[in-house]
Amino acid sequence: MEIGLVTKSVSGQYTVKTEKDEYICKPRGLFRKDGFKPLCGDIAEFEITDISDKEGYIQKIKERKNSLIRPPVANVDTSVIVFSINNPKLDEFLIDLLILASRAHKIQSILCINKSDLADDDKLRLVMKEYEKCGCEIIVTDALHEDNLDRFSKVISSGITVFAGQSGAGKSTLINALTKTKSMQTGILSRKIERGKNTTRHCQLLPYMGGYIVDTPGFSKFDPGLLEPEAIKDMYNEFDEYKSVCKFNDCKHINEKGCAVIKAVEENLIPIGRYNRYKMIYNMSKEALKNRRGY
Ligand SMILES: Nc1nc2c(ncn2[C@@H]2O[C@H](COP(=O)(O)OP(=O)(O)OP(=O)(O)O)[C@@H](O)[C@H]2O)c(=O)[nH]1
Ligand SMILES: [Mg+2]
Ligand SMILES: [Zn+2]
Repeated sequence: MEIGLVTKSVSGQYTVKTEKDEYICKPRGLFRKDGFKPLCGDIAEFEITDISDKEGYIQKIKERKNSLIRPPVANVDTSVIVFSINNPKLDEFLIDLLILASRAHKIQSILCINKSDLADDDKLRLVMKEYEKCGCEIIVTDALHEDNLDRFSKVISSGITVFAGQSGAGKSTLINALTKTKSMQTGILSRKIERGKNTTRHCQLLPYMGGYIVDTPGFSKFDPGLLEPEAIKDMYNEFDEYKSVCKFNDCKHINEKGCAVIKAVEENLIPIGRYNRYKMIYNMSKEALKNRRGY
């Protein structure tokens, strides 16, 4: 049996890369029966069915560290959350949700403020201040003029890195510049084509710095209902130094008496925007849990 990394998936066919070669593989029938599908990023055990045509048959998938639905990829190490201040307009709510989604999957995240050429310096500084203590490294780039892109080589580890964020923020432009390819289509036209093709099921790992990058086309939503309300409060690094002082051990920092987090927000020690959105996200995820349980 051979072993390799699934680097591409297109309509039920998987490219599996071994140290020396690449094979086009089909998954075994039993997977389909179980409703299980190999994903890009999977480590696959496969049988070679045709050595000259380099074809194979996937027999087994190694246990995954994590797996995402959008993009459909497994064993993700890092997420780069790409956004811009202008065009598209800053969406802090989406940024916060993507940080939380990454945490929930044990993925380290990096914030990339792209389109710095279109941003006002004061606004840029404010946004950097807002996220200063969230626990993510922040990098400011201009993908169009390839400005500051070398910072990526310092913050992306080997392994699998997913680029996510608002549609039009420049993910594909960044990825093309980093991989020195034109692998990803960019611009408005690309978005129309992508939607038409329903690319949500198609995925590709692009080699970068000894690891791989994955694009998430047209991504602009994440459902807070997918987060567990009780887990969210521990995913804010900003709260860490205060929460042990809260009067109640199980304080949710929403409206409790003697809450040290609320006090820190009042004293401007925690950014009010991050805190207000925390309350919104917490309540939305609690509401979703109630609906799931039916009480
Ligand atoms: N001015 C400026 N334009 C940029 C920059 N980065 C990307 N663009 C432009 O912004 C548009 C959208 O970029 P894309 O790379 O397609 O954006 P995307 O995030 O991949 O968008 P989706 O695939 O829809 O999610 C393109 O016209 C790019 O040329 C930048 O740093 N500055
Ligand atoms: Mg794109
Ligand atoms: Zn509290």
